[in-house]
Amino acid sequence: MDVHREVRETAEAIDTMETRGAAAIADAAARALRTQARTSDADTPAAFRAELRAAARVLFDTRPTAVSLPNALRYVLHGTEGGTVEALRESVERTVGEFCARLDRAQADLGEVGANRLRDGDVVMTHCHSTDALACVEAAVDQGKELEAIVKETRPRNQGHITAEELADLGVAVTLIVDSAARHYLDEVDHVLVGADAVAADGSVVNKVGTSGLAVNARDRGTPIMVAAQTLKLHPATFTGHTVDIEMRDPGEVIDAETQERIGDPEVVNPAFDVTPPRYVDAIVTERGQFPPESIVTLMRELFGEGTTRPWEEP
Ligand code: RUB
Repeated sequence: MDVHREVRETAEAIDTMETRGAAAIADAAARALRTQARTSDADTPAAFRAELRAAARVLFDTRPTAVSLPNALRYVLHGTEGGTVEALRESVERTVGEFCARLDRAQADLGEVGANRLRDGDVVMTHCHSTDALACVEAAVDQGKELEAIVKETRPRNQGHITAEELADLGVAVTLIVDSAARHYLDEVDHVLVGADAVAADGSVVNKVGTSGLAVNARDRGTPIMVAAQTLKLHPATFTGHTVDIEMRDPGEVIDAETQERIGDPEVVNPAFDVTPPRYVDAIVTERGQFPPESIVTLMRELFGEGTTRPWEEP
C-alpha cells in the first residue's frame, strides 16, 4: 500500500519520541493523514479510503498507550465522507482543520478551568511534561497569579527538564528535584498537577510511569492531585485502564550497556506509563469543566456513546 513518505516520517518521529506528549502526537497524526490525502493519486474512492486506512495503521502502530492517537485517527476517518476522490480529499482537509482547531481551543479552555483551582502564591509539583497541565499554569499566570513549581526530573528521559524550561519562561520560580525526593517536598506543595495519556471509564488515569506512586504519596500527605486532560484523552474502551497496553521502552534509556554488564548484567525493564486508580485523584480538569474521577464516565458516554470501533482496520 502506498503510504506517503511524510506519514512514515511522522510515525518515526512519534516512535522515537521526537514528537511526544499525548496532544502533540494526536496533532501530528491528524496532519499526517491530511498529507496522505493531499498527495494521494488513488483513482477510486475505495482505493483512497484504503490508502488512508493504511496510513492510519502505520501511525497507530507507533506508541500503544496514549489514547489520543487512536482517537485522532478515528475522528479523521469517521469524519471523511464523499462519493468521489476529490470530495473525500476535501473532506479530510476540512476534518483535519477542524480537529487541530478543536485541539488548540480545548487546551486553552481547559487551562481556564484548571487555573481556577490555583490560587495566588500556590506551589505545584509536576511530573513529566504535559501541555495540558502547563496550560493551567499559563492561564493562572495570565490571571496575575504568582506560582512556584517543584519539578520532578522524570527519569529516564528527563521530560521534567522541558517542563522546567517552559515554566521558567512563564515566570514561575522552578525547583528541580530527583524523582525520589518528591515525598520529601510534598508538605510544601498545594497541588500535584499532571497530565494524562488516557483516562479510563472509572476515572483511572494512565500517565508517565511514577504518576501513581506520586499520587499515593500525595494522598498520604493530604496534597490534592489534579489531572489536566482534554476529552481527547478519554478512553471509551477500557473500564479501569488495566487493559491499556503499557509501552515498554528500550532498557538503553535506563542504563548503558557497559554499566549494565559491569554490575552483573541484571535484566533491565523500562515501562513508560502506569495506572493511577481514581481514589488517588481529586479532580480531572477538561475543557468541559472539572470532574471528580467517578463521574468522568458520564462525560465519556455523552461524547463517544458506546462505540469503540477501529476504523483503520478493514471493514
Ligand atoms: C508524556 C506524558 C504526558 C501526557 C500528557 O509521556 O506522560 O503527561 O502525554 O501530555 P511521553 P499532554 O513523554 O512518553 O510521551 O498534556 O501534552 O497531552
